[in-house]
Amino acid sequence: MWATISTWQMSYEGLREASKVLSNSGKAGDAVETLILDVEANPAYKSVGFGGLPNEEGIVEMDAGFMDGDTFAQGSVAGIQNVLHAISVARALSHEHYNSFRVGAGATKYAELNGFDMTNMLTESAKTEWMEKVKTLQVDTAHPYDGHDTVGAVTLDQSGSMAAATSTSGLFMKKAGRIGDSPLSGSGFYVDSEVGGAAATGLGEDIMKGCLSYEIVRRMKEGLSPQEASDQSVYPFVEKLKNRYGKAAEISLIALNNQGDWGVATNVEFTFNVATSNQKPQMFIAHPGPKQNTIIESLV
Ligand code: SD4
Repeated sequence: MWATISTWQMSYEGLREASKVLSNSGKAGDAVETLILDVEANPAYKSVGFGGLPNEEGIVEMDAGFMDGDTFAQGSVAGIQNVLHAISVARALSHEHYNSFRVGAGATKYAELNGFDMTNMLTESAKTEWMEKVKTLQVDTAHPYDGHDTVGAVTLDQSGSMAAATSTSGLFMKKAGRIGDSPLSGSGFYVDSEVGGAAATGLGEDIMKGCLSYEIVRRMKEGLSPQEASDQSVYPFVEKLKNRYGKAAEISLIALNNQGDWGVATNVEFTFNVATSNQKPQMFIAHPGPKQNTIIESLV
């Protein structure tokens, strides 16, 4: 048995690549990295890796996280610059016992010193979009931040090992040094091969308030299915945020257990992808349902 789940339509190709790794008896960690590398390398995707939209100063600052569900080893980078594959740096850091989460200049320096591909991540098209946004914000400040879709994924390999990972350029027009949920274990991702894993996308500031990836894994450990655990972690928390904080931004979570069962919960329209040894790569669309449940339809 093997399985993988990933956020957003943009990771469909990456999921297909990860499926090949898993069906050929590859490791969960290699599969999840393969999936994310594909999204990071594609300049058409404006919220991850090369071609990602920059912060308000026009600088692309990226966040990524990697976790090994067998050992709980995890590595993260935040606010890293000029690195083609933030996920590979995060994964390399997961092998370090100390200094496994690096931010800003220290993260970039680690990537340079360790031979990772360095490049200017701001494409002409992203630069043009940034300049237009700067102009728009001079007259209309109603929507300062948008363009935020993180690639997150969880994998289960044939030996029963699991891994989880995320990568994002974060919010378009974020303040320099702003970090979201994506590199934070428990919020952006979490995985335990004895249970399952989860990963998040949406507004990091709100996802972090609920440590939602950990919450889902915790509920799966108590015996809930990935779908039950996702519904019961996300929807009551969204309500809680509205009650206590006055509002809740976009929050979408994916989950996979170590039996290859999966689930998602979301408070916005959300595309995601799944492949298992029993199911060829498939894209789905999810909506929040009327009773703290999730409505899921197949796409193509
Ligand atoms: C962040 N969670 O930096 C990321 C962005 C994202 O869908 O996922 N957007 O807050």
